[in-house]
Amino acid sequence: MKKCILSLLMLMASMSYSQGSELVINDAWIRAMPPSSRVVPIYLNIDNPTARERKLIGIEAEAGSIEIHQTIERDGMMYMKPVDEIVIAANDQVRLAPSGFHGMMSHFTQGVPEQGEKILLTLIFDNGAKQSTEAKVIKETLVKEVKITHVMAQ
Ligand SMILES: [Cu+2]
Repeated sequence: MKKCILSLLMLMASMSYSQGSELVINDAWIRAMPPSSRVVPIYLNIDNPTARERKLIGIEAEAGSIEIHQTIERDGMMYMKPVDEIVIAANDQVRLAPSGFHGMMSHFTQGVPEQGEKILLTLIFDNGAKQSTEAKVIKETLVKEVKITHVMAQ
C-alpha cells in the first residue's frame, strides 16, 4: 500500500510538470544547419489521446524565438507561411515534419544549434497547458536512419 501511494505521488509530480496537458509529445528534432543560417526547422509528433480537440498555439525556447509554419506547394514551388495554430483532433496525432507543419527558430541567443546539441522546447496549447520536450539537433543525412528505426520499433 505504501508503494502504491508513493507511485501515485510520483505520477502526480510528473503530471504537474506537464501542467495539465494530457498530450504526448515525442521524436522532437531540429535540423542541423550551417552556422550562418538565419532560421532552422523544428519537427516533432503530438499525440492527443483525449476526447477533446487541442490546438498548438506556440513553441518557446531560450535558444531563440519560434514561429509555427506550414509548407505549402503552389505551382510546383514550395512555400512556407506562418500559422496561428495547429489543430490536433481528439484521439488523433499531428506530425510536424519536412514538407508540412514545422517550428521555425530564429534570433538565436547562443548561435545556430549544433549537431548533437539538445534544445529544450516548451509547447503551448489553447487550454493554457504547457508541455516541455527536448529536441536533438540532427544532420539531415541521419534523419532517414532515425525514421527507419522508429518504424521498425513500432
Ligand atoms: Cu518555416
